[in-house]
Amino acid sequence: MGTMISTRTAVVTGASSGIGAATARSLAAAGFRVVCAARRAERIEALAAEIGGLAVACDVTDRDEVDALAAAAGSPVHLLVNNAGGAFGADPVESADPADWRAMYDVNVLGLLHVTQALLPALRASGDGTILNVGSTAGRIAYEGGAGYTAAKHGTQVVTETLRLELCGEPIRVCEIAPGMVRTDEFSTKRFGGDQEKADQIYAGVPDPLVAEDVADAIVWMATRPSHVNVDELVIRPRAQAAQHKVHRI
Ligand code: 8X3
Repeated sequence: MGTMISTRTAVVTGASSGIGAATARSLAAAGFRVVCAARRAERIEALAAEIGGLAVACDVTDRDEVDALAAAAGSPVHLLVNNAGGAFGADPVESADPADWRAMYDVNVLGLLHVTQALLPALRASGDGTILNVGSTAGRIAYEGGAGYTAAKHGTQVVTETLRLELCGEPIRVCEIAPGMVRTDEFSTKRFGGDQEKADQIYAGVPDPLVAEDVADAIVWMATRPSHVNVDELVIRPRAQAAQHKVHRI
């Protein structure tokens, strides 16, 4: 009796830290061969070595690098987690830097577009593909100082919804996870240009913000439902955050 070993391949962008790194680890633990993509080669190489995956250095805003990622990942690919993204700045509309807005649209929307376009043939070839986009509660609401980021993450949301309509009838699920307050090493620090004090204020007194592993856990759950089950969107927040402006602090 022959044994059939079918390893499913997952590609995770933004895998060098935070939600992306945690997701790569959790998917590997769930049996996926994980292609870890990010700009910082040393980080993803260490991660890939740890989880028995493959590291591909890639800036998702660069189409040539994304095409090289698709070539390295091979075919078929069962799961694409479009996680690369981020916030730059938290300035009001009146004084925001257009360069920050451009950079946010670039990574959160166009980056997702590049990777999705490049990997669609391999996802289709799997006969059972899933595209899982990491959005944000910022793609659901508005908050002061957030317009550049909320506009970009609303973009992530609506591109996801559009793609689900366009791929209807194909064996590819299209899902979005929208996390609220997650304490990761880099998200807020990057947003505030390295100002650790400002970054720390975001989480100050919040009893238990989510951590990257909480989101990774939900992503693995979404990706491992039976093939006919499409979790369109999953909003996930810490218990202490009932809404964007309603955060319990002690
Ligand atoms: C992060 C959520 O509240 O910082 O994507 O916009 S928030």
